[in-house]
Amino acid sequence: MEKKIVLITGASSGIGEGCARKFAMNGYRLILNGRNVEKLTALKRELEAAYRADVCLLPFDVRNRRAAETALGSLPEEWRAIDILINNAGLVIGVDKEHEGSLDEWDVVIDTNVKALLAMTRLVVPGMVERGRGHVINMGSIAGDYAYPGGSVYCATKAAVKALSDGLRIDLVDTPVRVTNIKPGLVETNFSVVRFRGDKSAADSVYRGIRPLTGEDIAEVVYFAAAVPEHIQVAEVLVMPANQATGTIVSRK
Ligand code: 8X3
Repeated sequence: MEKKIVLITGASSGIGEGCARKFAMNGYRLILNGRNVEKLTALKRELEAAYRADVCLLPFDVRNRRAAETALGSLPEEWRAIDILINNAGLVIGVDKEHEGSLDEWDVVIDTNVKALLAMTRLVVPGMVERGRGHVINMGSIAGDYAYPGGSVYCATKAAVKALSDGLRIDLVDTPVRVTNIKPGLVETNFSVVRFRGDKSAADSVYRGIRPLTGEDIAEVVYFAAAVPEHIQVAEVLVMPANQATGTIVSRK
């Protein structure tokens, strides 16, 4: 059987990197997007050596719509028929109150988490519809279900990811293309370091006294959604550590 192609945004670290490894070990061909070319190149080498994976690097900033269009347009013929789009790139900067934070930082968060996800969907999904197969897996968050202190804008972007996933699923209901929204809770990645503007000890305190999930754990769930038979559409998955119950209720030992 022909190997499937998966495109992962934000693949150079965290959940994206975990997904790259999981799909590579299962024989998928990978298009890896991110901004850090060095990290992407190292990951490509690792996946080629470990799994004989077929990897195509597509480095660009997802916030730059023109760059996205150019990059996708430049894909060689044999990489164009993307089967799975994992809209994973996302971030948050700061834990400021809504009436006190930086509009410039929030532009970066909204442009990445919402507008770039939408642009990638707009660029890739028409081909899926044309080919009569495909799957869009969006990285939502538990933050999209409940707002929490200092998370207002981030939570709003992840609520938007839920709405965009639900809307796309409606728009594609008469096609075989599936849409999944994965909503992780506490996952220990570089995410919190960026949230706390590089303050590693503040980032570590988020995961103190609880066993958080890893990027690999989330990749298991993403892969499950991708690998179930094609008549099954995993619409949404909320996945969190055993000792987390909501965005804010966590039991720490
Ligand atoms: C990241 C999970 O708990 O920081 O989306 O909102 S959380």
